[in-house]
Parts: sequence; C-alpha cells; structure tokens
Amino acid sequence: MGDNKSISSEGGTFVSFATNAIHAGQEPERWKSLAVVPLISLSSTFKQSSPGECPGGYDYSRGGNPTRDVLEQCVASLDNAKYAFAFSSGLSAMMSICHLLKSGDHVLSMDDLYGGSNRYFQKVLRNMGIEIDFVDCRDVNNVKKAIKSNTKLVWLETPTNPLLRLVDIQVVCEVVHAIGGILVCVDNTFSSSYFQRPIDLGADLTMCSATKYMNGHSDVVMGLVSTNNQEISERLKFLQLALGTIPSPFDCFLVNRGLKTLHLRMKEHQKNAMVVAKFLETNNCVSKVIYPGLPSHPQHELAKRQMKGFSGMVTFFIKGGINQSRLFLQSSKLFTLAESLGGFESLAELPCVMTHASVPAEERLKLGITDTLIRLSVGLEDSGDLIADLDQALKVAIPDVDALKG
Ligand code: P1T
Repeated sequence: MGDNKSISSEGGTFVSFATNAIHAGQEPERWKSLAVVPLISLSSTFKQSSPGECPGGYDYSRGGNPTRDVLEQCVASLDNAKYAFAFSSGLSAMMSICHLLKSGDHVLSMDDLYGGSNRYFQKVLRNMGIEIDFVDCRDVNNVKKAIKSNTKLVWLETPTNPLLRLVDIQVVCEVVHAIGGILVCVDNTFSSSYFQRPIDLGADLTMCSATKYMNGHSDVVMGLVSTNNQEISERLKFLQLALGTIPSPFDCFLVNRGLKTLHLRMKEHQKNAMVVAKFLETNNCVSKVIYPGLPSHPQHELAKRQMKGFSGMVTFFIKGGINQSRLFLQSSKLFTLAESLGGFESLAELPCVMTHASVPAEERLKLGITDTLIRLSVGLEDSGDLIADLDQALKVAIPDVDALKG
C-alpha cells in the first residue's frame, strides 16, 4: 500500500503523507534557535510592544500557542485540509463543533457511535435545546428521510465504534449538500488521517480523538478537527479562545511527535489486525468476527473504496455468555483489559459494560452490542505472540466448546 498522496494548495506541505507527517509545519526557521525538533512553548502569555500589539503573533495561550500551531499545521496537511484545530479531548472537539449550532437546530447522527459521543448528544446537547435523531446511515435513504427543515449537522462515525459499520461518506455528503445549509462531520478516529480522508470525500469537517491512533502512544487525551471552510475555521479558532477547550503545549508536542510515525504504525496495526481477524474467524470458540478488511464484512467493497486500509480494530462475538467474555478478558496476557484504542499496545474491552455502558440497554441490544461482543485494539507486538495469547485466553474461557449451551 503506497502513501496517500496529498497535493495541498497551502505552502509548506508536500506531496506524500509521510513527508507531510515529518515536515509540514515543522520548519526550524520558526524558532530563533533554528531547532529541528519543535519547542514546547509553555508560556501562558506573551509580551506586547504596546497595548494590543503583539509582535510575536501571540497574546495569550488559550487563543494561540506556538507548539499548538506546529501540530495544527501538520494535522491540516495530513487531512488535506486548509485548517486544523486541536482540542483538549475528542469529546471537547465534538462539543466545540456543536457550538457551531444554536438552540432549535437538529442534529442527525449515525446510530452506532462511541458511547461517550452518544452520551454527549443525549444527555448534554439535548438539554441545550438541540434536537438529535439517531439513524442507521449505512442506508442513505434513512438519512434522506430523517433530514428536517432545521437539520444543521449530520454526524457520521465510520468505521463505527464498536461494530465497525461503515457509512459511504461521499454518497451521504452528496445527498446532504444537495439540500444545502447542512454540515457533514465525520468522526475519523478509527481510521486516522492515514487510512481515510473524509474531506477528500466531501465532508465539511473531519474530527478525531487524537488520544488514539494519531498520538498512538496512549499518553495524551486530545481531539483534532480539520476543515477547508474558512468561515467555520474562523469560528473554531474563536471557540478555542471563547470556550477554552484547548490542549496543553506539552500534549501538542507529544501528538506532533506521534504523527511522525503514523504511517508506519498504521500499516503495522493493519497487518497484525488482519492476522488476528483471520485467526479468530477460524476459531471454534468465536461465533462471528467483524473486520472491514475481511471479505466476510458486509461492506468490504465500500471499505476498499473509501479507506486506504482497514486499521487495527477487530470486533468479535465469543460463544457462550457474559461469563465467557469476562473469562477471556481476564485471561489474556498481552491484550490489556482497558478502554481506549490506537496505541502501540494491544487492548481488549467489553463495550456493553465499559465504553458503551452509557448507551441505554435497549438501544445497545438493538444495535447488536451484546454481552459477548468483545472489541480488540490490535497493537504492534509480534503477531505470532498475539495469536498464541488469544488462543490460550479462548481456551481458558471455553475449555469445551461442545459443552456450551445455546
Ligand atoms: O476520549 P476522547 O479523546 O475524548 O475521545 C472521544 C471519542 C470520540 N470518538 C470516538 C470514535 C472514540 O472512540 C472516542 C473515545 N473512545 C474510547 C475511549 C474508546 O475506548 O472507545
């Protein structure tokens, strides 16, 4: 798989993804010392030459920070966007985007999405006078039917968390933009900018939890948003200042550093995930494997068309019930039982009691998030070791598959 090619109209960006990840926004000439590695600019405030005059280009760090600028320029180049903004978490990026709306507006969201995003929509945004509907956006007709005269935002997550369902970004954008006056935002967390570029497919905004693949080292919580729309970019810049939903300079430094190996990490995540998915598909303790890279995934063709790769997330149903799920998760030695994903280390979790516990039980079941649905974030360990570990954990959970009832 070759690098994504990005030809940006903005200065300082290059033709290939890897070169942008390493060089875009990183010019040593930014700093008096000509430092090759960006500096961590910790100062919260900047000297003015006369009141309101800021020769350094900065006045107060909430509104703008040199280390944040470095990261944001690099991210914009990776999303093939003109503008990018960093926020203090994925959810604060989402909240800041929703501050583009006003009371009385309507949001249409994909029904399967991260539990915290669902909770924000249902338990916070709704209380602020904004209507939310959840539909299965895999079928664009559901989107068409659910659009109302006050719809202002269509929120897509693809691949979805945790069921790895896909939405055809291009088709939904065409339908929504034909109506006019509605923004489409794609939560791109599971693919990262390396495997999927929603703006190239017509989205107005792409956001992600940079806590995951973009940083890749499980040591930062951050959100990122990119757009080509100048008006929205001005508003998002204002919202960083007005809401204060900004990350620290140190976290910006870390995520900027993580981006330098994003292309290498994603290729390896995908390679390991494919090995894991194929192993699980042939294991008789597993009833079903969901991975967009497998021909058995119902949207495999869309995955090949829309994504440059299938990422490192694998979901499967273990045979039995919640006891088998628990035993498996407690027995794995390499897949740490923990929320989150996208780091170099393998993680495993049970969405129904962990990441998606805040989704009302009946909605969870309707979506298919059952007691036996296990989510893996396949890391960068040796794939043979990962398979051996999964094998032993499945054997502990289900010593005799024929003895299982149901
Ligand atoms: O955790 P935070 O950086 O605030 O990002 C929230 C978020 C947004 N969108 C998606 C698709 C996500 O997966 C997340 C966070 N998800 C987890 C913590 C998880 O384990 O699924």
